[in-house]
Amino acid sequence: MAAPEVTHLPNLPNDVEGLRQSIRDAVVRVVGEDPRQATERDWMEALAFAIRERMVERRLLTRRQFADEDVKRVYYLSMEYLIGRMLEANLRNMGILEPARQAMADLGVNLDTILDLEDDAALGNGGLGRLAACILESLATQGYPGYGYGIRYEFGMFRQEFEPYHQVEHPDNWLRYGNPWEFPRSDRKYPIHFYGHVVEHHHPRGETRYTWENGEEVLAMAYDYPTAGYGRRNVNNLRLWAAKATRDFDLRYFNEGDYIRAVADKAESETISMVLYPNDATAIGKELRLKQEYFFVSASLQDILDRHLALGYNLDALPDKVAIQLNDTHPAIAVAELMRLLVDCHELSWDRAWDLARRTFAYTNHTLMPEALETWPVELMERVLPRHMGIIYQINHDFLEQVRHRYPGDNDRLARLSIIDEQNGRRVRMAHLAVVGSHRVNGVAALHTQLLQETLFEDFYNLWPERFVNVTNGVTPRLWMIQANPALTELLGQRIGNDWQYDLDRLRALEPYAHDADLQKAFLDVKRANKVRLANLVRERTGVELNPDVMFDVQIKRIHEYKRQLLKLLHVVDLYRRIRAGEDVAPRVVLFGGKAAPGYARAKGIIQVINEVADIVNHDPAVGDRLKCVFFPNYEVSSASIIIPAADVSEQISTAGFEASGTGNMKLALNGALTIGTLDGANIEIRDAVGEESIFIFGMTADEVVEHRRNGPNPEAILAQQPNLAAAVEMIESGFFTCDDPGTHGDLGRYLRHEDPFFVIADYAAYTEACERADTLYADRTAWAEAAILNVARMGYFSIDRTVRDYANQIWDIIPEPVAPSRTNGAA
Ligand code: GPK
Repeated sequence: MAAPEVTHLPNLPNDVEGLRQSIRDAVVRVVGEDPRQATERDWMEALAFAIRERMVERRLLTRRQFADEDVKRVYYLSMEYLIGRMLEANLRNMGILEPARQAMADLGVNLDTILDLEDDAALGNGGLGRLAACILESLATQGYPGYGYGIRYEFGMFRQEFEPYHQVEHPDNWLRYGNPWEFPRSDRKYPIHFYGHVVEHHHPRGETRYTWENGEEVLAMAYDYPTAGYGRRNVNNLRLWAAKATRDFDLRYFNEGDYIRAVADKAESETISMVLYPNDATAIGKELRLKQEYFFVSASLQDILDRHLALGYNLDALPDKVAIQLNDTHPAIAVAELMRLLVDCHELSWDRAWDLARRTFAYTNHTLMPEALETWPVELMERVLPRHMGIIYQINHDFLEQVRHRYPGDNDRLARLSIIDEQNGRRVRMAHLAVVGSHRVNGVAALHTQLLQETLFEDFYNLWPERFVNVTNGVTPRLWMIQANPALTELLGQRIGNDWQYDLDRLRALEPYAHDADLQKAFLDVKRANKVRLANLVRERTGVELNPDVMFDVQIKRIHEYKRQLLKLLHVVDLYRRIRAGEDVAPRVVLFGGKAAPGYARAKGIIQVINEVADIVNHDPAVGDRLKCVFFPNYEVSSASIIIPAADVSEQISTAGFEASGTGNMKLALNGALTIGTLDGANIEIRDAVGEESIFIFGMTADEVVEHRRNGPNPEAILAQQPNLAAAVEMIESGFFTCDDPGTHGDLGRYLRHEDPFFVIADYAAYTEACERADTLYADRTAWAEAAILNVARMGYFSIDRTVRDYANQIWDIIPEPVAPSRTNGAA
């Protein structure tokens, strides 16, 4: 038993005076600057340190309580965490935003200026990564014992610039000033192996044993990011791994006297955690990517098992104390790695290990897009992870035995279900490994889960229907309402109190006031103020002037053919042509935002043509305020929180059947934008929640899309019947908007006329008709305000807190463990 003064945790004061003291001390003691000379960045750093020491205190309290209460923990394994800025979120969730604002003011520093200095932590591409960040925040907020594991990329999502029309990628050196939020844990390092070969050890009695020998080794070092819950004392942890060379990296070269080569190799081995692959919903077939996946999975599983054993549990209790969620197939190698650790390192029997692994893992699928499905050539897997390849063969063998037993003689089914795809040059299907190795598989919206069961995983669903569940996505109201939209938060507080911040269903209390004229006016005033805020940012970033009294029509998301930015662009061109022809059209500002994967030529072409059209439209004196088109550069979490509260209309216009869920759709609707959308992903559930009056649904359903494709689409025939659409396509392909690269718009014309893989042409008439319905409603300010207020009031279901409870109850079997104020550390 350690002495009480050793076990005591400090208990730092959270009042203005205490914070001011901590911040001023930190300038000297941590930053190393004279407070008289400290820059704004120095003060930012000092403030961050004052917060982080308070966070880690609560982190340790939380950890003690979890250990005392023998809780079951969930570990979320994700290649991506799209966190954004941390300073304001940490201040708010720690409950010290206002005292800190005052403390900073006392020190002569404006907090808002400081908040704007922080770079986004952009360790993710899009929805999948942002969902992971929302889930961690909610786990802490609801008091669940939940931890994130991922990679500490040296370079996150690239910074997007337009030069002047096409996208240019710049490295995101987000750690250049260091990072006050992370705790480097040099004592927490695990060896990770690659390459080498497997040696079999036959035992006369008992199972054959395997050792993995002569590979290369790199260390995974932990960096901890405490994650505070809102309105609670719980602080959880996000652990990100960075690659470090082992101490005696490459003895061979040293022995040969090639010191320089050995040091260069050290640098090479540390490239594993260097950069996030900037691809969204597209598999990357690179060896380095496989190494990244295995690197963070192996480190995380070693860490999880270490903790489990250190807490005094035995391995048989693993599924009772540990749930592991695989965020898409990126960490699916975990199934084989856990088997290796249990069988080869902890010497469990194969069957016992398999039972434990399956009851521990669950897998979330985020897309049906075939190009996103990860498969690895057997040859590559054999070379990089030889032991895992052997384990996968064994898993597959046992699994196919089961299938054979169930469906004797059905060889086609066997081939379809096999973890090894034998058709395409022998590849490991990571989704199959994930399904076979999990006790639950979930889609991320009702339609998506249904389509998973009917298409991608049909055979698995027939085999194990009980394994499949739906968990519709959600968003955190702390970031996407309280932080992003302080004006609406304030208004809600005045009208219905603040309970909705913890229980978003309580927004429903707003419903009875939807036609209250005072509320409508206040609501429209808030929206207008948010539009002015966005217009200022747009002016600063692009030089374009926006009129805040015009409808703001927003499409913000990754650039993908299936998301159909081209459908919106055709509408812009159509409106522009009609304005020039003297037609009276409803005015609108169209704002796009989003990045294209650097290797996705079609997506980059879409960005370029939007920028070119925007340039012509915005400078045409005949147009004025009736139409503006902006491509907001470098769309990221911090700019999303300015754009979303300012949107009147939310574009969710993917080809039905292709968007797994969407979460931007939820953020926008929650902030009072009305959705123009297809019956795709979570749009369907949003319609069911908000009611037909508050959403503009259009276009083919998922079934109709399948039918349409089967019938052999004929875009030319449709164009022949729709003069406005045909004129828009002609205007583009004629080169009217060509600023840069002649020829590119001709190619786009051919693409629309002859390929149109996502049926932009077929859905165009229905789309513009939906836009006109929106225009009509928008013109009636009272009716619009009522619909928008009802929209907000009915979005409670899409809180990430509901999502996380669904995971906790249907998949993880964990319960909240709110941290109680303790006697020795009892201050609020
Ligand atoms: C899906 F497959 C992928 C991917 O690689 N990245 C990604 O962001 C998205 N997604 C879906 O496209 C969205 O519909 C969904 O809301 C989001 O994941 C979160 O589930």
